[in-house]
Amino acid sequence: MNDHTVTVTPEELIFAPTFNVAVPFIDRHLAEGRADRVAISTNHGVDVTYGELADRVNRAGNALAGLGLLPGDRVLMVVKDDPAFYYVFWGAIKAGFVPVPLNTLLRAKDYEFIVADSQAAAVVWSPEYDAELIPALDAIDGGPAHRIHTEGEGTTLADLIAAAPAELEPAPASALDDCFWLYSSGSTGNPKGAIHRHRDMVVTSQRYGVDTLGAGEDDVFFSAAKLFFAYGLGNGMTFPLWVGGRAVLFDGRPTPESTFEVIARFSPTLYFGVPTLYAAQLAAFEELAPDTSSVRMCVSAGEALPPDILKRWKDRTGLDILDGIGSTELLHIFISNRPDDIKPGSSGKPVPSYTARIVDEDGNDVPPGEGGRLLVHGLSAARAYWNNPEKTAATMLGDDWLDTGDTYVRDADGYFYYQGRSDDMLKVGGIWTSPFEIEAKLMEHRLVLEAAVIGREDDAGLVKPAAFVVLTEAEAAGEELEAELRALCKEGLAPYKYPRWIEFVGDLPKTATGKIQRFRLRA
Ligand code: 3UK
Repeated sequence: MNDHTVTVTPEELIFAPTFNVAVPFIDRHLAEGRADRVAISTNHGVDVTYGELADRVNRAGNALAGLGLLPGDRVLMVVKDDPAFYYVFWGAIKAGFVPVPLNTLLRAKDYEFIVADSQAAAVVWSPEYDAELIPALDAIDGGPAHRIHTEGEGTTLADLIAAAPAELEPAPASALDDCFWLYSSGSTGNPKGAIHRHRDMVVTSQRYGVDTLGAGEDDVFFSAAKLFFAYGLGNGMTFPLWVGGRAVLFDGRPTPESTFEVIARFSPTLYFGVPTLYAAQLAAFEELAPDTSSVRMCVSAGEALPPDILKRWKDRTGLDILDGIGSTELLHIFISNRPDDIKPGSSGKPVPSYTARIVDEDGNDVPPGEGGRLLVHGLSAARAYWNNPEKTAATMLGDDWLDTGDTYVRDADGYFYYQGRSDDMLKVGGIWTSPFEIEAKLMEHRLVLEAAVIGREDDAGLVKPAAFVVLTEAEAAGEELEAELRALCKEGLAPYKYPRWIEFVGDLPKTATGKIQRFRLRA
């Protein structure tokens, strides 16, 4: 078998013994005659062809190597949805480094933890994120030796790319070698770096992108979910690159207005959103009267899609939304509805090549109709969490089986239904949100004695944080304080995390050992 190739059959993916995944995703298109085809279109009117992409990936890899990075060194990325994201990510992989894309909505404290935890050698970021990233870098002794803006002031990635050589031999690797990391938020607050291997993006792109979605070379992909999120990384980068299609990148905030505008301008055939955004788009539908006629299929993931949103979207657009559950650890969607088999309210059935079990506390399979923990086997499963043997042992069960931490039930026909998290984490707008973190922020206010945060469904059936607050002076309760607390959270936390409801209570339900009983608040 030729180096860096993979043979796809319905049953298996056979990787060449020497396999650097940048070759099939980037360089293969030159050999297949796509050099002049557009790979990326941006909302700034820039088109990047497959030929230009391969050239800039090589130069970016050479630029990183030129800094003196060593094989396996981490390159943190805090990069907006822009072609530069592709250049750094693939350039690093091709040159033998490990890119680590980070959520661009994080705050200085979050970045500080990750910069220290990852022991990264370099960080590349869009200047938009200076305000949160620079204080994090300054707060750490040592820290990444190389700090590079993608564009703007100083020596930038753009300059380095322009100056670097255009030829780059792929660093030798194998399908099972470490390739990139994605940080996932944990229930106790600290993010965990999930280590993905060279084969993983091939598995998700083929088994979900091609075999489930039917993606092909003529598809135009638009993901409202950003590239830093495993969901967006697949939708907006690896799937289009796997099939030789075109990705549309939008670097602004996804709102109903902006996303409908991108759809009208670029005529995507595949559209990827999260339930919150579909709900907002539906609320604005009449007013905006969007043209969605180019789209053949819509996808939802990140949190459960309420059946009512599915139905109203179909009424408005004539389009189905394919709901599927994915995770950072499995890289993309592993249980999904199918274009010709959609069960409203269900996540569907396992994606080809994935196996799912629902088990009780003793690890025994439960019968249909009974809830239990969802365990999944998949060849895109992260090998481990970086620097975290306890969490690795609890989640990575061996032999590519993962504990998802979700509670699921399967019906007699084999459809899977989401029941909730096995812990107390919330999904808000598709992004993990820790109740502890919001509680801690609320407790920073001098009048707050205690706080407990749970998920509550809004009118659209989507989960948002709701806070129960015990005050030091009960008489201070009122709208004014409520507004103050909300402002405190908006200022100090990622923007989607502020509590939408605040209830002042006399005390919180607790166990004998003093742990807040969130299940009683939820009831
Ligand atoms: C929850 C869902 C019900 C579930 C993701 C698509 O969300 C992604 O990854 P995360 O690591 O979170 C994983 C957890 O989110 N979840 C995701 N999708 C659904 N719950 N229905 C759904 N359709 O708790 C899961 O364990 O942030 C989604 C692709 C890649 C991803 N990383």
